[in-house]
Amino acid sequence: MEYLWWKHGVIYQIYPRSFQDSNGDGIGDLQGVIDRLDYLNDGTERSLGVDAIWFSPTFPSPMADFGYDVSDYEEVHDDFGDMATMDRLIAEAHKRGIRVILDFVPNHSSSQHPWFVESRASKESPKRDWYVWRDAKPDGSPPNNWIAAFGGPAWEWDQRTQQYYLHSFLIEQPDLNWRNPEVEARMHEVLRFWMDRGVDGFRIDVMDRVLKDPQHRDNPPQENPRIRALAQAAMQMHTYDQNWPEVIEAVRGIRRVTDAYPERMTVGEVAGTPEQIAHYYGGAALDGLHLAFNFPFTRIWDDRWIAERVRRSVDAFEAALPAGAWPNHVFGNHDVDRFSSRVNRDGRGHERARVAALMLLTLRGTPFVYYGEEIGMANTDIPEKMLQDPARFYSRGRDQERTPMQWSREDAFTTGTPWLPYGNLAVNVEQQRDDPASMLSLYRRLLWFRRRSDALRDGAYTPVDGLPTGIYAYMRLYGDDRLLTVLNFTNDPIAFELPASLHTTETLIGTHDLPAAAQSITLAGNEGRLLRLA
Ligand code: ISL
Ligand code: CA
Repeated sequence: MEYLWWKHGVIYQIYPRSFQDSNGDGIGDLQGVIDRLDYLNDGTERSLGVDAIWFSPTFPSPMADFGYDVSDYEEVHDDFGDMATMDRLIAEAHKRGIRVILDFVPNHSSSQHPWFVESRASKESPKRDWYVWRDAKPDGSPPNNWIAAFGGPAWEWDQRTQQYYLHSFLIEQPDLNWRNPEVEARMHEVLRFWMDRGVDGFRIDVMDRVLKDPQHRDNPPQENPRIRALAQAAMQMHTYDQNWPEVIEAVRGIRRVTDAYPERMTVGEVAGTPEQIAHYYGGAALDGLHLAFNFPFTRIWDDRWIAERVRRSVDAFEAALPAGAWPNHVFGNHDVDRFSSRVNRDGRGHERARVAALMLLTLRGTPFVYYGEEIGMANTDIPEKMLQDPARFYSRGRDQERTPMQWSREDAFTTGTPWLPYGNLAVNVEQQRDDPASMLSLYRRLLWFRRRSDALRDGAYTPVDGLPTGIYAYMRLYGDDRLLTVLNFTNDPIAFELPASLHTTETLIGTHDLPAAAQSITLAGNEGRLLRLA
């Protein structure tokens, strides 16, 4: 069977500021990542065993949005190292069979990018049209009612040239104008620049906003009060500035560029219903994104950790995908609270994170693991005056899930002062490494088992009906390789009989102890098991 890295492998997201500092400035860097590659995959089961790493942006940036405001797409930020270190990182990763995915931010640049500096210099500037400029309404107000994702109007007035420019995020993040063919061509060059250096793929930031309604019509109000309450930007529907139908053409253009190189991949950040997300795969031709992030698990809070609900969301994504398209699953990233903290109302979030790990790594589709998930890192409580994230649209912002990797009880992340405070260092790699009951051991077992199992890598996904409420169970089937996952989403033990058609022969991996396989199963509260079927 073929082993295609982005399909059959596991992708690990590194938040570079927080993974490993190598020079004592308190900020993680690329040399630090090189020093930790053996942890990620040294070819043995001592290591985690991931197939690819994705870096949040490592490019020069004033860091208004911690790197998502890029001021040079083809360089490395001084905080992270230099181009030689990046080249070495790519080579060292490849030596270990680890692919490298960079973050591509096409929707906006930094306001300090030379392109924007030139664009805003005058209305006659050759780069004027590289960004989205519009006149004020007669009363001086912005051209339309669009709200920026981080709050406030999406338009900023430029005093000198007497026009507004569009920024879907911060004022420091002006939107590039992808309707200008020069912009598109130049951004394609950026992709080639990195692929020529050996980069294997791109995570594409807010792909769904790259093209907007050319008429810039007002967004209609969001009528659902529950959604309105989420954030200022949620008070309107993003009918005209997100998921605009023409975006798929920009996606196809990117795909044509990456297809010119062997085994490259794209994974796009897009929002919407399963059908809207599936659309980005490009329909029957599959000429869109290789993967479009499937985010429902990142929106699970206590109330939504319900077996039936989770199954419905997995089934809905499977059903929405065009034939041959490949699913993916994500529990966490740098924009959302740590999973174990989202489901911790009764203090049992850590147990649920183990069930989630078993599910993530046995479902059909590419699993994305956010750094620290594999040791069960939780949100870090950060004193108000130490908060750094400018985007407070999620209550206290996103710093709490971006704190330094917890390597050991001592502060192994840096010899200096970390840029964000440490979380609970009692939760750490060193302590979990040799503990067979630890989260890290569970992740390692699952990753290495998955690598060798045809069923987990490429088998059909078949949910099992008729089991008690609170249980989510599914089979993964590939020829003779037949597996069954059973998960208890409740705090109470649940006993049930497997249907006679399902005969289990072996308990392979579990969140708890491994009892012998039998027709009657009793799962403790928050217990999950992977079993072999006859
Ligand atoms: O648009 C939103 C809400 O209307 C957000 O959910 C948005 O989709 C999301 O925050 C986009 O995130 C990505 O782009 C941002 C950056 O700050 C995030 O870190 C990144 O993941 C701007 O580049
Ligand atoms: Ca550093």
